[in-house]
Amino acid sequence: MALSKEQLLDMYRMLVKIRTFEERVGEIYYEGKLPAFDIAAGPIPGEMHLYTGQEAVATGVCAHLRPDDPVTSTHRPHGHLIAKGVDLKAMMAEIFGKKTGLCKGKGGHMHLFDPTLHFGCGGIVGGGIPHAVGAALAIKKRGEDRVAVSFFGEGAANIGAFHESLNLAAIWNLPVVFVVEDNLYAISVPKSKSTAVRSNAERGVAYGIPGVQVDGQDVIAVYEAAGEAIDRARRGGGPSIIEAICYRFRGHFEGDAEKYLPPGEKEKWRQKDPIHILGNQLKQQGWLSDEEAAAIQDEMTALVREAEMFARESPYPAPEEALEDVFVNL
Ligand SMILES: Cc1ncc(C[n+]2csc(CCOP(=O)(O)OP(=O)(O)O)c2C)c(N)n1
Ligand SMILES: [Mg+2]
Repeated sequence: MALSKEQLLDMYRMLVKIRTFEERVGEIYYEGKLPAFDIAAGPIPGEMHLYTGQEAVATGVCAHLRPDDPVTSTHRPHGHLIAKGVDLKAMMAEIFGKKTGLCKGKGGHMHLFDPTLHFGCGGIVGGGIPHAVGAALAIKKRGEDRVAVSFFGEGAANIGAFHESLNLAAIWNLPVVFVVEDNLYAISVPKSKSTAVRSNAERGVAYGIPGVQVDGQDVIAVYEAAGEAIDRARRGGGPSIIEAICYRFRGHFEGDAEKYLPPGEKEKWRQKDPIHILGNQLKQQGWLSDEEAAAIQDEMTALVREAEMFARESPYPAPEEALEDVFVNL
């Protein structure tokens, strides 16, 4: 089914929204940290993994999801949560560790939870995969038509929980879609050094579930593959794998010297910027002018700036609240 002008423009806006958020977080992150790179300094202390370059994967998948469809994400979660429809102010405040954040400032960038969107993530690589299967089991037992989606990297596809999760999802025919974002590296380790099979989509064969590989820089390709997998799961047709081949335009984490990259690789992938790919298609159709593209950019810059100001002006949680809203066994 051909996508309408409105659907394509919505996805374009989402790509720009995620990119603008990530690039601004990338700037704020370095405030106070340089020149010695003091990781504890500045308004955003701790590690930071940005999603710049991979925006088409979150956008193309989440365009099919409802707020009540559960999503599990990773240590690189911002794009998934933005595409799911989060309030940018609450998300930015959480990244700043502020009381007005999604988790009252106690989670930070890798622990963004939004119960209204049924969204969770975490820093344990592959940890979200069995969580999505558990959510899908609950959906099936309740007879609901929701679908669980788990986003994770190609590095995570080698942990034991990935294989156990696929087997359980298959044997119980659960409504879950596994989205492997193959951005070629797990920190500095290329997939060729960690994975014996060429494609993680092919691993579906071992569990009796469908697997497809898509160009993860092309949001329309991701949208189409995700639509098929999510519709199938919603209709009771069971789980599947989508392998999206993509590329992160920044380091694994901020501060990564990226010494492992072959010369010219990043520049080559920059030619496949998901925003430019969809933007050019829209322009060729006559559905987006340069002025309209600039207006979308301005709108997203203003939204992100508003979220930033909200985060900066919000208070930190009080020390005496440290044990509230957490599991404690005193
Ligand atoms: C269980 C576990 N092992 C190791 C790590 C350290 N670690 C953090 S990110 C990462 C690489 C993840 O690679 P991938 O799954 O491909 O995701 P990407 O960073 O490429 O998005 C590793 C090994 C961790 N956080 N958790
Ligand atoms: Mg990876």
